[in-house]
Amino acid sequence: MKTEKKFGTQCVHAGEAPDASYGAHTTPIYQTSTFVFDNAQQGAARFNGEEEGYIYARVGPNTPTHAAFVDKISSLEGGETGQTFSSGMAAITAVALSQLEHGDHLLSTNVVYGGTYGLFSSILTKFGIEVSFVDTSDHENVKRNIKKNTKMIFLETPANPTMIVSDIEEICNIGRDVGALCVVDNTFATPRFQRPLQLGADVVVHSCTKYIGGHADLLGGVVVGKKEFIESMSSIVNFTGGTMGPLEAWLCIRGLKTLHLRMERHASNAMKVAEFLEAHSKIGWVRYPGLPGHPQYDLAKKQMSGFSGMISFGIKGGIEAGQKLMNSVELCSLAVSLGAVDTLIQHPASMTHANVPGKVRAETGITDDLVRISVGIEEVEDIIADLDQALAHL
Ligand code: LCS
Repeated sequence: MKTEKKFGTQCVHAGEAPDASYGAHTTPIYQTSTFVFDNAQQGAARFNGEEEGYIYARVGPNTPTHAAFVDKISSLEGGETGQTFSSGMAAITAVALSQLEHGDHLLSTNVVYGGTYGLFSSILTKFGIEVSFVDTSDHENVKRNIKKNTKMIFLETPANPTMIVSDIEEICNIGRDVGALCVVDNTFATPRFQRPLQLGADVVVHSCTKYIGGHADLLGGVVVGKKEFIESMSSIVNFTGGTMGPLEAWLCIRGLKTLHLRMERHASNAMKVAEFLEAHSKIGWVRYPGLPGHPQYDLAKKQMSGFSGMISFGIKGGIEAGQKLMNSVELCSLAVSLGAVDTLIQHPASMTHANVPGKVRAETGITDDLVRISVGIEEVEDIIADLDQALAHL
């Protein structure tokens, strides 16, 4: 089943079929590292690509559980197929290493998850790949920073943690003109609210650890795109081995079955929390793409069908006040990660983005007063009451 059904129906049904062996209604967890061949000739044919089928769980398509997850997420993103990974970082690493080589240039959004920043700035550069971090919220900056050797544009939108939004369509047009591959990290928005492939992106990456899994109980990553692109990653997939486990693939399938419901609740709760924070006398500023005061509000409305569950804000009184707030929450958990059913709060400058140099953080808006909240799907009145009592401690 591909894109003809509505999104919520696809969440439930895409990639699902009764198990061929026993008719199990839900996809079984194929907890196996290897697959038995009928004969030596079949083994050889699977290895040389003459016959499709499973070989060994490190090698794509891994197991039937992974394949069912890939079918579901590809359907939701409107892509042909995908490849799973052990984490979002493994997915991003595989995309970069499979497409870039010594002398190539990567242009990336200047505000990205700290791990992505570290991979690009200190690992890819070790192999002679040139990296520019650019404020992609103005697409003219992308034009200005394109080089002859630009092979990949990497966008994170909305960006972690400043929530800046980049124009996927405009930037993909720029990339296409120069033959650069456009990759979008869609972790924050999810396909419920943003479909980068429809806006012209070549590849979508996700940390499945977040909204796809949805329950803060797994680590995973996935890449979705054209079949030809996914095939072009096969050596990196097979020879570096950042493989997702079968249980995680199954948890991602289960997570996606409720993605539409969870995302709608995350977004409606986040809107109310953002409005509460904006109106609070102890809050200096709030950044949420659904607020008219967001610097790319019009763009967010154009390319997103909802604004997801992530908010960043600054407290009057700076980091000391922020730490007091984080130490005073009771319902919310003081924890990194995001996209869980429960509300998580953390301090990027000292936690998720502590590896980004202080000067870069200051220049890109990851200020010391910035607190990030991943709004969960609890009753919103309880989330607001918890923030309200914590703010009363300041
Ligand atoms: N992309 C984005 C936008 C992320 O936020 C993260 C992790 C990753 C990729 C990497 O995914 P992972 O390898 O963890 O599955 N973001 C985190 C965060 O904000 N807090 O903890 C992890």
